[in-house]
Amino acid sequence: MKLGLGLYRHMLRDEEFAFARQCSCTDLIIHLANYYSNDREIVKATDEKVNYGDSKAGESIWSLESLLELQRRAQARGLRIYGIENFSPADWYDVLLDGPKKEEQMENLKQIIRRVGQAGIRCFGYNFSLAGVWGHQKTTRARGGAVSTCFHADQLDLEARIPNGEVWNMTYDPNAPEGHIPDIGYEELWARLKWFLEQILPVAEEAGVMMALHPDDPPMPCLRGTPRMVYQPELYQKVLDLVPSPCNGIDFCMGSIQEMTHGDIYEALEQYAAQGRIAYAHVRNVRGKVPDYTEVFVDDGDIDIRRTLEILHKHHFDGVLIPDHTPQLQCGDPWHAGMAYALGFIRAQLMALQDG
Ligand SMILES: [Mn+2]
Repeated sequence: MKLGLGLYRHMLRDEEFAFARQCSCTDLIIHLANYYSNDREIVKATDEKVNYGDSKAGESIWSLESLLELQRRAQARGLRIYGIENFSPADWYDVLLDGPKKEEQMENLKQIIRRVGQAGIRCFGYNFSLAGVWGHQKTTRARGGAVSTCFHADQLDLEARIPNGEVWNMTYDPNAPEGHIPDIGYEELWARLKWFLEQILPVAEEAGVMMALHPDDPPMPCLRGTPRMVYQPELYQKVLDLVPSPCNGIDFCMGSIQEMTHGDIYEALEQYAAQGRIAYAHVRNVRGKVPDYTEVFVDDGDIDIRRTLEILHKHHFDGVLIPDHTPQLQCGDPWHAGMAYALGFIRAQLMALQDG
């Protein structure tokens, strides 16, 4: 298995690539959607008025030229761009919402996957969710008072509806009429996912790109009047069985799986690693489960990370591990220090397994 770093769009610079390589990474998972574009602080979104900002459709960063250039620059630093994580909400809101532009948007998503394959990028992460990553707050309850992310359902209005013109916590239409998106049931959400997978998977197979579904974060069964999709570990099996394909894969987010109330993370890893369906994994740690948890340092939570890596090693997992988010270390550059700490810890575990 390979060690990688996740980089946000505003960080796709040579100096960040050098940082990743210096931390022993060989691979990158990059974000091209423009959330987290303003700073590296933990983004809070806990009510109807606050979201991650505006999302723009059809940006040139998704062009083949741009993807090839990013890959070339990564390679010049001894790295490979292994995956891209998430579509821009503005590029697929009607696929998520079953709206009038869904066919047109789907054709563009297919083009994106074809380009991703042409640029030598092996997987594409996505999160089939209407509410997205929502309800997190900042806390200083990670070790030593480090700033990290927490979720406390009792401090939120879980029923706060999603305004029109917004999906996945971003605004795609600032001029949308007043009101909220309609409530839907679980069957409707699964029908939308099935349609998306039936459309995208043949293209992904041809392009050599594995689609990688992130579980719900936070893994609440419903949020903001919308059903969630993979909020228990066994629901991943339902996704894999929904439209069988070698490219129907998952982004195994250890933190989100640990936050779920059913089963345990080691059994889930066994189950999905044995099927060869883990495209890449988010390695992070957490204390607690929904409806109440805190993200903590990778060596300091409820997950025995060493045991998870042993399971992946046993199943000859050949994908990429990235730290996902991590508490911030109090110093001149809290984000990089937090990542360097997590990467060093994971690297040491891989060396002990003689892997990576
Ligand atoms: Mn994750």
